[in-house]
Amino acid sequence: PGPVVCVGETMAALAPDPPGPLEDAEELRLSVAGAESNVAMYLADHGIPVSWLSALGDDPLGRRVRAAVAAPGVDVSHVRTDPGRPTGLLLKDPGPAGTRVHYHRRGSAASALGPEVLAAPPVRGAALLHLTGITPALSASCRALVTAALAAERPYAVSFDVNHRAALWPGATAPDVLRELADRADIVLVGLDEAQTLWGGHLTPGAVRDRIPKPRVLVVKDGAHAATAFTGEEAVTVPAPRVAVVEAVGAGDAFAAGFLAGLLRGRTTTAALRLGHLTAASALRVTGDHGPLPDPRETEALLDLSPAGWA
Ligand code: KDG
Repeated sequence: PGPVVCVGETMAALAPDPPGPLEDAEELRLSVAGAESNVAMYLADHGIPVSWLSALGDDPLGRRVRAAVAAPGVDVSHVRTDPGRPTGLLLKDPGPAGTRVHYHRRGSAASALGPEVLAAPPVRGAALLHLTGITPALSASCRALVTAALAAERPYAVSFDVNHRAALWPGATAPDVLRELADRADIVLVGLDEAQTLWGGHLTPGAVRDRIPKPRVLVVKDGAHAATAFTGEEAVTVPAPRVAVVEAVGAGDAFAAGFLAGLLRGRTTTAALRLGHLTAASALRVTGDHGPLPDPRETEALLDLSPAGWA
């Protein structure tokens, strides 16, 4: 498979350990959090050559993030170090209704990224550029970067995970901006619940496709139930395997990486969706965003099962 380039911000993350309300926490665990670098790390785990493009502060957290993303084999050699801006920070606040996140990322090094990122050497020769709907919410220059990456004439395919983060979007701007950007990509991933929040009502996966008709591939993920891929005239639904969930953060990114790895390897749509689910399970089984993949032989055996054997 050709090389992939993932572009976006990654922050340091602090979470109460043990999990509980942040305001009562005595100890915090330090990890890293970034949707696009999560995808890059899981792609590297799958043996796909991948670079991550971003910017980090010239600070200890920036060095921590760089090392963590590089560890599974992601090329981070073109990540910019910005001497004048800090690395972004995310605080997790686990509560009975789920985990809330608090961002400290305004004015971060990555928020100053712009279209010049697309001149970086890894973009030349890339088969696929992976972006998310987080980046256009970070700053005007970041939005210009995403718009430029989705220009009509482009030498690479673009995958776009909608990744709606309500806390980053002022007013009611997200639904139109994210729909328009998604519709210019080649491969789009979106959660069904996310699509319903953005575009209203009890949408079916088919109704989501009506709103995002142009991409060659659209994947609508229905959480723990199933994922449906629309390709041309075809719609393929693959149920999700049952998983004992420890924490769901990062599972969407893992799914994206597994699905994209499947497509890049020329697998069938069904096998790519299965690889998405199996990679998501690796994230669901751990508290951090990045958990270990199962043995590749075990994975291959699951990809080859008959539909009746799979679900
Ligand atoms: O997809 C997981 C991400 O949400 C998390 O790691 C942090 O990228 C992140 C964000 O901006 O919310």
